[in-house]
Formats: sequence, C-alpha cells, structure tokens
Amino acid sequence: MAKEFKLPELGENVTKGVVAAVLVAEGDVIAKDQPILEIETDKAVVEIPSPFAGKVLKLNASEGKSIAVGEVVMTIDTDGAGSGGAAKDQDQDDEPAAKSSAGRRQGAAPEASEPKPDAMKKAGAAEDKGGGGKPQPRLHVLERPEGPSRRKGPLAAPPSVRKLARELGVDIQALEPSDPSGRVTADDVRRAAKGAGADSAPEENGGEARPQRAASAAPAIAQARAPEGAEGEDRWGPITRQDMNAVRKATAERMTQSWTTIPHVTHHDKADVTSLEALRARHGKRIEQAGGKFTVTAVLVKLLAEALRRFPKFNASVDMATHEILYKRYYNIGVAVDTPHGLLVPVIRDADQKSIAELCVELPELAEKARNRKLALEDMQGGTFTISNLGGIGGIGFTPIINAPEAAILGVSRTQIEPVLNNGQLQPRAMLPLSLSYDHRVIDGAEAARFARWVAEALEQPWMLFLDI
Ligand code: CAO
Repeated sequence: MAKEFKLPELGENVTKGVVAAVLVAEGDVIAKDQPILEIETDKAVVEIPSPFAGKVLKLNASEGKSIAVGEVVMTIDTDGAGSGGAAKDQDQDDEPAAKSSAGRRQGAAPEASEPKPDAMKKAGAAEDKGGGGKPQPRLHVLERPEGPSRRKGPLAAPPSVRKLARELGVDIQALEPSDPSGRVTADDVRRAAKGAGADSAPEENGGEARPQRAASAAPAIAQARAPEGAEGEDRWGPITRQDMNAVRKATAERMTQSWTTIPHVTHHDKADVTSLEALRARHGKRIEQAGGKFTVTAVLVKLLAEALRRFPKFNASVDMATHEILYKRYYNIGVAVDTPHGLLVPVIRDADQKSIAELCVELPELAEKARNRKLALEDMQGGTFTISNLGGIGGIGFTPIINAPEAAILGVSRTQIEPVLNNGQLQPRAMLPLSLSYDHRVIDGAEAARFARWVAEALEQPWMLFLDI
C-alpha cells in the first residue's frame, strides 16, 4: 500500500525548511524510524525519521530545496516491508515524526541535547498555538551565518556530515568550512580526507575551498577576511555577491514579519543601579560559590517576571483574526544571547517561581548551552517576553525588535557613571539605559512609560518587590 509522508511540524512559527541532506534514495527499503532527511530551519537542523517501514517509491526532496510543513516528502510502499503492520496502522497525519523521533533519540549523536519529557510538556503547554504539547522531531541547533571569521566556538555540521567525518577519520573541529555560514559540508570533509589543500576545486556554491585549519591559526587574521562569494561589480565598483543561506533567510523573514506587522514604539528610560552595583560587588563571590554569576541580566529576569504579573499586557499576544488579546498566566523570559554562531534566544521558564540566586546559576548555563550549540528547539520556545542586554558590549540605547508573538521586549545598554542632580547636588550615579519596544496595537505609550518606570524603580529599590504597590 502506497502511503504519503508529509513534512511534520518543526516547531513554533516554523512553516518551512530547506533540505540540508537526503539520507535515502528512491527504491531503498527503509526501516521505521530510519532518518530520511535533514531539514534546516532558522535555528536548527531537524532530523526527520520515517514513520513507516517500506520501499521508497517517490522522493520529493533534494538538497537545497525548500519544503513547507504539510508538503509531501515521500511516497512509500508499506506492503511486505517487515513493518509488522505498524506502518499500515499509522495514519500519516497522526504526528508521525513526533512518534518516530522518540525512537530515534535512543541512537542520538552525543553532541545533541535530549529534550526532557518535563521540559517538553512545559514547552508545549506554553504555546498558545500550533504546539499543543506534542513532542517535536529531533533537533540540532545550527550555526548562525556570521561567517567563519567570527567563530570562537566549535564548528556546526549536520549529523550526516558528522557521521561522514567519523567514517573518514576527519576531525571536524580542525576544518576550515568553505560555506560562508561557517557550517561544515560533506565536501569539506571529503576534501580534508583526501588531504586536499587551498588549490582544491571550488564548492558548487561558489565558495573557495581552503586547507584544514592549523591548530595555531590566528583568529585575528581570520577576522580580517573579506566576505566570500561570487565576485562581480555594480555601477560603482567591485562587489562580492553572497547567497543567503536558509538561516539568514529565515532570520530576515522573521525580522521583516515582526517589523512590518507590529507597530513598534520604543520607550527610553534610565535606572539608577548604584545600589544594585554595590550589592553585586558585595555578594558576587557568594553567588560564584553557588556556581552562578551575579549579573544585571539575572536580576532583570526576576524583576521583569514580577513586572509582567503587574502589567499583564506586556505578557500578552494579539490575535488580529479574532480581535482578541491573549493574556498568558505563565512568565517565560527569553534572553538574547550573542554566540559565535549568531543570535539565539533561550527561554527561562517560570522565572517568577525562581529566586535571583537560582537565575544567576541558570542564565549562564543557558548562555553556555547556546554558545556550544546544545540548545534544543524547545529551549527557545514558549517565551512571553524577551530581554536583550547589549551593555557588556556598549551603546546608549537601541530599538529592539519584538520577538513575535510577544508584545514587548526590553533592550538594555551599558551602565555609565553619570552626574545626576539629587537634592540640588550633582552626584556620580551608575545609570542603566532601558529601551522598551512594545506593540502599539496592545499597549499604549502611557502604559509603557509606567511599566519602564516600575522596572527602573525596582532596580533602584528592589525591596519594592515585597510591597504590593
Ligand atoms: N552595562 C555594563 N556592563 C554590563 C552590562 C550593562 N548593562 N551588562 C553586562 N555587563 C558586563 C557584565 O558585568 C560582565 O562584566 P564582567 O565580565 O566584568 O563581570 C560583562 O558585561 C559580560 O556580561 P555576561 O555576559 O557575563 O553576563 P550578562 O548576564 O550581563 O549577559 C548575556 C548575558 C547572555 C545577555 C550576554 O552574554 C549577551 O549575549 N548579550 C548580547 C545580547 C545580544 O546580542 N542582543 C542583541 C539582540 S538583537 O540583535
């Protein structure tokens, strides 16, 4: 009996992906749960296992092809394929990948993180649409396309490429990827296995092949490297034309979607964090002994969870189809993390139920996970509000873009010692700039000003948290 297999849901707000690798061919007899494709989405490579055993009759996938969720990926003949009847019984619309992926996990590559049943349940419960608490396919977080020059952490490669590297005895981390995204391809691995150097044939994507990275290669030199791609020229001079990879495309699409559908306003304020800085200096060591880092970001996560409870619109989503505002009664705070692979936003769940000390431990752990590409897609889902702290780098303010379907995002810039007039006296105070972008369909300016003031005052006098005012 011929059955169609459609691309299952890949995660919240993910409607399509690009085929990163095809792992089976037409005519192959495959087992149930055997991986058939790797699909690249905006934040992960998702391994898609087959829900059926049988013979692949038709494969509607090739590397680089874009596939939408729900589109037919393959047709498979399940008769006499040794499926023990299980394949025949399973309706293809019945979340096949989710079921199959559970089986696949047992053979998971060690670098991939295991979604915990609890976390999965919570992640599902946290979604208002689409997720419905269903388990997701196996996920591998992918490098963001900053380019190899900015890389500080380990290289990313899809599971099939890692497998090939293992088979050919190639150390992936010693490679210099030819793809501008910094991702290692099968060709990089094969070239390294052959011992090919810089004079190898160029990649089909136009990227130049390079030799294996010497262990001592100086990152400073890499940072000066120009973007790679096809050389050409426009009216004014020479240019390099570089293909956006799927990750960049998806990021561009999501940012455009948010910026063009949500009427953004950014409200600016400043918080006097002089006392908080003194507190951090005084108790930083104790938090370190507990395995954490006493940071402004961790304090903000806690304060914001409380602020969101008091200002429910900032913890809401808007549904324009039904003209409803969906107020969430859980407080999951996303934190933008700058990683060598690009921007990732892991989510701290139930931040309201955690102490600042606990958050001081959890936040660096999540950031580390993000930097090491250990985040599962679920770790980045179900957020209700996002914080983006650029203060460690610099700046006096910016316009953060709302992480839809959330209603607001808090941008934080660098704390500066400023002269502040206090009772007629100029005093040096540590001032933290706050940039609150909000969805003006749900939130009005006065509400945003009150919200930002509450956060600023709570940073100035944290004991406010204990007063119900
Ligand atoms: N003002 C001044 N200094 C700040 C600061 C601020 N607002 N915020 C952080 N810092 C300092 C910290 O004190 C720390 O200094 P020390 O190393 O001397 O202790 C240093 O910057 C690094 O901070 P951190 O990373 O250890 O800890 P954090 O909790 O403050 O930040 C995180 C964590 C994940 C938010 C941060 O590492 C990060 O990735 N920020 C970038 C977020 C980003 O890219 N946003 C843009 C999104 S839109 O494209």
